[in-house]
Amino acid sequence: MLAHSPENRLLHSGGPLAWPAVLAGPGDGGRDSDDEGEGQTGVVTKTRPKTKKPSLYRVLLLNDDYTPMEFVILILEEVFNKSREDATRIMLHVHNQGVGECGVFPYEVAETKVTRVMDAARRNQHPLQCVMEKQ
Ligand code: TYC
Repeated sequence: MLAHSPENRLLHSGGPLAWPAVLAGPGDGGRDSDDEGEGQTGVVTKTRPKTKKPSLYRVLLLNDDYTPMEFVILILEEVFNKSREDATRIMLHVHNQGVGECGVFPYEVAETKVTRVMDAARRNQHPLQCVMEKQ
C-alpha cells in the first residue's frame, strides 16, 4: 500500500535520463569498480515529506440573554482550557459584541468542542449556542 501511494513515491530529478542512469551503476561495462574517487552513481531520490496541513476551524460562542455569565466562563475554562482571566474576557466580548472566538482547531477537534458545549448547555437548560466556521 505504501509503495504505490503518491505521498511515498520516490522523486527523481534527472528527467528522462534518470532511470537509465540507475541501470548503469558501478560494475556496468567494466569501468569504475574500484570504489575510489568518483563517489556514488545513480539517481538522487527524495521521499516527499507529508506536509498536508489540516483545514482549521474557528469555534465561536454566540450571545443570548439568558445563559448565566458564570456558566459561559466555566465552559471556556473546561472545554477551551482558558484561564479565568481569559475566559472572563472572552465571555464579556461575546456579551458585548454578540459573537466571539474560543479557539481555532482542526475539524474533528472543533466538532468535539462544539458538541461538548452544546451538550452542557442542553443539560443545564441554557440556550447557549456554539458554532464552528472554516477559517
Ligand atoms: N448575555 C448573557 C447574560 O447577560 C451572558 C452570555 C455571554 C451569554 C456569552 C452567552 O455566549 C454568551 N447573562
